[in-house]
Amino acid sequence: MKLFVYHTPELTPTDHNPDCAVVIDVLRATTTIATALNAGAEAVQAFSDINQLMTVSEAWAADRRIRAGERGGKQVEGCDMGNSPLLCTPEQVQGKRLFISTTNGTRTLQRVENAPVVLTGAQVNRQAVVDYLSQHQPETVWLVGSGWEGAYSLEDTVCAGAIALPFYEQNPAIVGNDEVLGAVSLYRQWQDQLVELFCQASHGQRLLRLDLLDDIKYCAQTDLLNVLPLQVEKGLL
Ligand code: 3SL
Repeated sequence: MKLFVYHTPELTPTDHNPDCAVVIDVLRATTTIATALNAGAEAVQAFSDINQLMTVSEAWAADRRIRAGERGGKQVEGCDMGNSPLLCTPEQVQGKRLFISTTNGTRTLQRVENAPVVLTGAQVNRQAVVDYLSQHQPETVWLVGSGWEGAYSLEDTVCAGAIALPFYEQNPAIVGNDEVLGAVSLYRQWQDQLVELFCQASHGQRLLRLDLLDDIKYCAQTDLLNVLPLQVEKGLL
């Protein structure tokens, strides 16, 4: 197995796909996706285009769907919720399909949707991703951060490091690019202070301005959920 870390979807190679892509958007899309599936959502359907989300979700009865739309951290008008994982309780999502569109995370999913295996990872379901990779040993794995509109995000790189660390400790030869070493080092340095780190990160600052400290604290928990969001067809987890 060779691991590659890409800080943003824009930095991934365009001429080939990996055997497995892990999409990471710790604050907050992939945390929300893991939380919704763990709470009993029947599936998550992700869209980069909010209008497409609205059109496709019309085919579901209102009591069988939840529309989550976020832009700039805020809820999109016409949606049932924004992108807070804390709203994905069993009471809200059980048995329903979550239709979700966010600023960056769902764009990243779209970027890698042609890979044969696509997973989503976050700090909260890190161990489930590690277990999948250990069992299946895909030859090439991309850990793809979502960043913010093309720019680097600390929290996604930290999570990539958290996923890569056990493999690196077992066999340093798994390193496919320098970004893996950078991510592992970052996680090693901050693993016991993730809330503090996320609060300093630019997107953490954005969420704090929206009074969302509780979301940050939730997203910073490691191995909270044993759930593995796995793409079964394009856009559907
Ligand atoms: O960019 C995204 O995909 C979102 O996760 C951003 S936010 O945390 O909902 O603001």
